[in-house]
Amino acid sequence: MRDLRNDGVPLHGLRVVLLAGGAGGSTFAVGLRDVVVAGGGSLTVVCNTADDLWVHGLRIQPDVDSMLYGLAGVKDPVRGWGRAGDSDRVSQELREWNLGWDWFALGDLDLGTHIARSSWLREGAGVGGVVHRLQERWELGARLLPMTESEVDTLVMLDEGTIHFQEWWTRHRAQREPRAFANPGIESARPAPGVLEALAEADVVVLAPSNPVVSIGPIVGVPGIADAIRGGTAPVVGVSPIIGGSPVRGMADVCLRVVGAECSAAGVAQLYGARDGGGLLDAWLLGEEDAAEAPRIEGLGIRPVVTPLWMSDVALTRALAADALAAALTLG
Ligand code: FO1
Repeated sequence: MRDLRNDGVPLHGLRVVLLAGGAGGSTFAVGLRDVVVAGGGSLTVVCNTADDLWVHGLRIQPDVDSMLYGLAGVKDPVRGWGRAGDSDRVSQELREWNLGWDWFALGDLDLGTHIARSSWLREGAGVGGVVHRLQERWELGARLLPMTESEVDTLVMLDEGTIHFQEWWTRHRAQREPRAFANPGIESARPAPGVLEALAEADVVVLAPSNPVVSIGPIVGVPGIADAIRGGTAPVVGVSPIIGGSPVRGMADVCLRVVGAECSAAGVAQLYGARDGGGLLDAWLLGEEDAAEAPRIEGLGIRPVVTPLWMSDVALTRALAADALAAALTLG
């Protein structure tokens, strides 16, 4: 794969749109931001908001905040969410009042974000306006947009009832087998202000190595977003969240099983589909471990690009982001 920084593929003025969820998405976004900004381009990130929830009257937006903290350089690098060096005095105090959930950790600095967001929401700023105000605090080098301003939850249907995605994941660690996932009301949600405009003006669209079912799935499930990607002129490249048949972190394996997709790089490519055939992808980055799946991906009408996918440090993440851009820019 060519090195964008060394062989002069022009990034100047390039408008890149990234669709992303939480931990993996925000790690990738940092590398992509670095490459795009260094080359003189611009990056817009459309974030999943179907993980959002209300706790203690506060609106929590886990994927928006992972993206915000990641791009700002203040994300907890070990957990992959929340603020680095946070404390939990407020949560401890709430426990004394028998409030809160011991399975959902809210740090003191993180609570500051949720209080600010909830105050602005109550003052009437829309979700997009709030995300805009949150990102003004730091020089992110990218613009964050929520996928929609509507409250669309990811719900998990279990034999014993229906629970919110956050409870299924953070409380039950995905150990309860779902029958299905649902995003009730998504059919009447609209893309947040700026999302369709960003996609219409994009030179490249990238699908982050995020959970295809509960992170990217809700984003492209908002009416108008998938059509804008399919019908746009920008090439679309995705990065596999599955390496060597397993998710790097999280529970994509369970999610893929529930929607009847194979937990493999090719399985996720097939789920997204080729843009030519009414799907989303023009090109798909898969790991060297999964190189044998390349012909299958090619057979789907998607260009496979085998490259190292592990985002073990910033240099490797930047290299992966550069590979994604090179794959997109060499499609034409
Ligand atoms: N993830 C956990 O595994 N345990 C938690 O207690 C937890 C709390 C939490 C609080 C705020 C926030 O923004 C994110 C939080 N996360 C937590 C991460 C989050 O559950 C997921 O990783 C994402 O929603 C999936 O992208």
